[in-house]
Amino acid sequence: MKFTIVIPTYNEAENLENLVEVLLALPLNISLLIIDDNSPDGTADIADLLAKKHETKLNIIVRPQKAGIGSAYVLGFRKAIELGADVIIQMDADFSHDPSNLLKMKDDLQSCDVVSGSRYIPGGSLDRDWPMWRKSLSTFGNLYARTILQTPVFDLTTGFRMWKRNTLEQMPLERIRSNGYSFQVEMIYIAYLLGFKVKEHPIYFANRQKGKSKMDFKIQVEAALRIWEIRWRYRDLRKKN
Ligand SMILES: Nc1nc2c(ncn2[C@@H]2O[C@H](COP(=O)(O)OP(=O)(O)O)[C@@H](O)[C@H]2O)c(=O)[nH]1
Ligand SMILES: [Mg+2]
Repeated sequence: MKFTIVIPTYNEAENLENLVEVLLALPLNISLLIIDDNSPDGTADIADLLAKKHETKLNIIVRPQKAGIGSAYVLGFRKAIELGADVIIQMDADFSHDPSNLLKMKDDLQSCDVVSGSRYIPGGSLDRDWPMWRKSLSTFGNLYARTILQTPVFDLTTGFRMWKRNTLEQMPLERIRSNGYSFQVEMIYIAYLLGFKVKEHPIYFANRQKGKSKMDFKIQVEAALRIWEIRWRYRDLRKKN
């Protein structure tokens, strides 16, 4: 079984090498696909060096400029399918998502179509050091999206997920419009509307130790408006549900 981990990066030079080594040391058949947006800090150069070391285990796509996590993932998911992945994983590059969780999430995938790392179910938690404004934004954002979209998923904005190939192949990726973090909401909402079984797996979300968050005001505004847009645009799927 081939596991492909898609990792979007923007200025993650301080995290990438360590992350790649930790992930490739896991006892799974793992390959990595880095989608870098021409990071000014040279993340792609580090990825190139790592690709030479790990040859077939690491692929890199460099886009000309920062274009958002949503389109990075759509590109990466398509490429992962093309490269023959059986399971496609998405995770952040900054160690907020603990690589060791993948082993447990893999077991959960046997009884569902997508496993979604969740901070907001029993057993899940947030780093105490995550800034208060981020905690509030995340808690409120999830409640807001969950209420408007009427979904049973508790952590809609998580970026740590594991998809069966077959599930991802049936997702209408060409309909995705989110650029920023609302991408995570849009994806899981579609999966839910299409009737896929989503299983939330409790995770601990660690605050990043190195590098800076790319969350900004524009991303927050997009997310707030996008939730309503998503609800309206997928009404065709909602009716079937
Ligand atoms: N390729 C690409 N990666 C991005 C972009 N924005 C964020 N990322 C990556 O997405 C992941 C999550 O971003 P991060 O800034 O840690 O978000 P936070 O955890 O919500 O503060 C990290 O791996 C980032 O490097 C982008 O515009 N393009
Ligand atoms: Mg982060």
